[in-house]
Amino acid sequence: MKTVLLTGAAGSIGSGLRRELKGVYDELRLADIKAINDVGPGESFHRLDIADAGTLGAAMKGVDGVIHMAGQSVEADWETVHRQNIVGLYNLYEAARIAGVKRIVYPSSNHAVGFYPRSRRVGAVTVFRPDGRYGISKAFGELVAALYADKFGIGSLCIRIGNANDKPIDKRRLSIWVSWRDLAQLVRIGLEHPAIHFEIVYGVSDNERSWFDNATAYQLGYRPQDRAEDYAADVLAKELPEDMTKVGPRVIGGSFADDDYAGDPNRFEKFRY
Ligand code: 15L
Repeated sequence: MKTVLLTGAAGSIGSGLRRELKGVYDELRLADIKAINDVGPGESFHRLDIADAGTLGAAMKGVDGVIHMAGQSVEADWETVHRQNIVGLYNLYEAARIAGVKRIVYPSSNHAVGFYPRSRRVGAVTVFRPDGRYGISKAFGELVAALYADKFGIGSLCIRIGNANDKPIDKRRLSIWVSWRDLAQLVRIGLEHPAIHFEIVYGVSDNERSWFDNATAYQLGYRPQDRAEDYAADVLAKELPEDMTKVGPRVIGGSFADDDYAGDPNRFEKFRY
């Protein structure tokens, strides 16, 4: 793989991956709606707005693989989520198809399955249980990835990212944290593994308190280097008691599930699957 397009390169995960992937590919083509002024050796910059299909073609030219980190990354009003993660995501896959790109790494999220209880491990083959509009949009992206794999032969690795950060920042993140180098390892598997058609993995480090069965990632060769548990004592010493009258502390998605929630906080337990 020579030329890799990184959309959302100015954002938090985009910047983390840019650091980790320095020098790995001949050209890391950075793309964002915001300008990037410190383009280094082995990098180039394309300004684009994923919601504007016309801006994507030039950035896709000659690209071997795409890491698609652009889009809405937290809960928002439907208009915003729709523009970025429905229209923008579809535009991205269409532009890749037209340009003949054969590999995409798609950042799904734990919020596509955010209403699963914390009491069990959730695997890759699951009914979606989004915890908001953002979660719905992440599930939609996985469906687009599946269609474009089967219909057009574009291989996608969908990474249901937990929380990418320097270290886990609270008790919930002890279960879903992923370090930058572990996330970069998964991204590289997504771009470089020869057998990717359509795969779903969880973007989490080697976390003892994980809520996910990440067997597919391990089958694809993932060997995480970092463990959230190393930070557990520090994190738990600062943690405030959880408000168990809410649904958030009972489910994977945490406060995302609390947004707009009304009524019985145990209702999610009635879900058949
Ligand atoms: C996500 O999907 C978000 O992109 C990130 O900002 C975090 O909020 C994360 O989930 C999380 O669940 O902690």
